[in-house]
Amino acid sequence: MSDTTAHEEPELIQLLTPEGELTGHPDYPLEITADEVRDLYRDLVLVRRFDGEAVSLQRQGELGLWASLLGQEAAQIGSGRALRGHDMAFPSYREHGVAWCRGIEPEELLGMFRGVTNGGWDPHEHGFHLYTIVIGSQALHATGYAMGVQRDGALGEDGTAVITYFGDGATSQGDTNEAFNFASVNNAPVVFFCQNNQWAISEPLERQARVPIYKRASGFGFPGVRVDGNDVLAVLAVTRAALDNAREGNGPTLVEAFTYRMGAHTTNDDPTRYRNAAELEEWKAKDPILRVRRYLEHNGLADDAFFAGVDAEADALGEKVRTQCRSLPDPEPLDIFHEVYAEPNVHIDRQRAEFAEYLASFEAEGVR
Ligand SMILES: Cc1ncc(C[n+]2csc(CCOP(=O)(O)OP(=O)(O)O)c2C)c(N)n1
Ligand SMILES: [Mg+2]
Repeated sequence: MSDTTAHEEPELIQLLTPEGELTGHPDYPLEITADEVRDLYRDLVLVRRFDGEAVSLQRQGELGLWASLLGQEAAQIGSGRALRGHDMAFPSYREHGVAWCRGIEPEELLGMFRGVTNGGWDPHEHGFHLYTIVIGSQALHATGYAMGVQRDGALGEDGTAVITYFGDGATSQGDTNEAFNFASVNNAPVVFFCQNNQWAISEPLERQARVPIYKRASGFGFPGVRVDGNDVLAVLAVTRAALDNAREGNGPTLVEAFTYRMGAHTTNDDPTRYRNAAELEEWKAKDPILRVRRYLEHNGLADDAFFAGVDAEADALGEKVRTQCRSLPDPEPLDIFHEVYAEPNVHIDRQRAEFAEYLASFEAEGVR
């Protein structure tokens, strides 16, 4: 939206500085009560704890893999809380904070990473599609869904907006660029929410784009904006504006949430092999949770009892997550054939019968 040249620093929309000072922004006024800020703080702390527990569970062999959101809590909680109940989100695989906002239970998220479910939740019930591992493909799913919303006549002040989440690396993917174009020419009610966490596994941002990511939007003919992804208030305000714009029929927006992946890409990755420790230190100073805490403390909006209460809640959540994860039931082997197709299918039926016979052969030999 701002008209910077390639030589100028891109404008970063920020409402709350890393020191916890509320500066506001003329283009994104945000009316928010102290209660609401405390609720956001609670969300941030709880999802960080959930995420940390999941990393530990993977280390203990309870999960096959985990993609940590560490450092990206504000980008996810701010945008997740900007959504209305009937809006629809299409995530990638790291959006545990958005899932939290959409009412997905932590154990439903863990199931997929434990390998005991092919999905985990009902997307319609939560307005939150299943996780998508194929980079960028969800941008097309979201655009198609948004075009459906448009054709259903479900736009307007109380209409439905669609949001899709992807990373900086995904902006190099054909699917993402096709989605940008489709959304633009169809004026689809979709918000493209890019969490630019600076890394695509071991590939740094400069391998993805020679211009700031939000500027890509102008080439497709819709607005782009860069927001401080570690500032939950700015993300809330910017995403809310973009969603409202979409639901009112004004088409797509690209929101680039400028943030940092403080952890490994996944538990299979070791970032010390490809990035500098100093970079992490620099971003620790911009921690998304600390700045909200500072704001609340400096303005006398929360006392020690409040912070202790949230920490106690986080401890209880950790305990619950550990217990629930370990008690998730293993699926029956034949369950893999469920939900492949909505309607009965002869090929699936034949494969199920063959597999059942194969399993029975072990039982017959007493091997199983
Ligand atoms: C189509 C496709 N290509 C490659 C991969 C392997 N892969 C998994 S994650 C990833 C990097 C994605 O980086 P980014 O889009 O920045 O998201 P982040 O993981 O940083 O959130 C890649 C290349 C994949 N899952 N899908
Ligand atoms: Mg990335």
